[in-house]
Amino acid sequence: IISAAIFDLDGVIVDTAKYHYLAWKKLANEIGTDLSVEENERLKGVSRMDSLDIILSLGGLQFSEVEKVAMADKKNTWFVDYVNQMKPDEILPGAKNLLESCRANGIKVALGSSSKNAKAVLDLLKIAHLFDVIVDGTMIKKSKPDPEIFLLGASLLNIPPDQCIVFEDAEAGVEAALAANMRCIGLGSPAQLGKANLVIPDLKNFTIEDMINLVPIH
Ligand code: G16
Ligand code: MG
Repeated sequence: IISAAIFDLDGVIVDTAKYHYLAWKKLANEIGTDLSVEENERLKGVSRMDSLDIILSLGGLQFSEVEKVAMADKKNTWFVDYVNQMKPDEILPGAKNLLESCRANGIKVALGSSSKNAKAVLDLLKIAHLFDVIVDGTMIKKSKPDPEIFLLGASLLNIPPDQCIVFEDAEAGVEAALAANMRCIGLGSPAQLGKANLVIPDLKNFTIEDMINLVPIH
């Protein structure tokens, strides 16, 4: 049975993934390297400092901890600037509808985002009230692919992990969900997310009936 749905934020509910990419690419260029769209896939779902480490290692660059913190802060300032210009209509198609139908059908709803900006983004979109529990990057020690974030969500909801289904757009997130012993629906390309129980392009035509048909509830 499925008693709870846990949603990733960036790339599942809202397209903030594009803003993370723009801000990281700007930083990469500033320090004399670059970040391609393919390389950016490795950053999805990964914490801010781990993302920076990936960029530096791709560019063969090394900096002190103090310099790295300053770079990560700079990237975050740019990201927050982009996000603050976002409108509620940037919620991805089908996402709000699915959140509402989960609630209407007695399925608990949690957010499981590695982002420390997650709560601010939900507030901007005016959808924070649709979540029973919000787990974000400020509440965890280990970022995806570690299962900590999803296990914390399940435990705050008081639902066993094997009754949870996770919606994810990142390979690291799919791995985290499966490591938590949860089912996972990947949003994106099967090439990237093949380990998920089901991969769909987006939530546009995905209904709670599809979710229930995949994993029946009683
Ligand atoms: C998101 C993004 C990642 C980002 C991370 C940390 O995770 O996918 O690219 O690096 O949050 O974000 P911040 O710098 O805002 O704390 P998720 O789990 O929502 O996809
Ligand atoms: Mg994501």
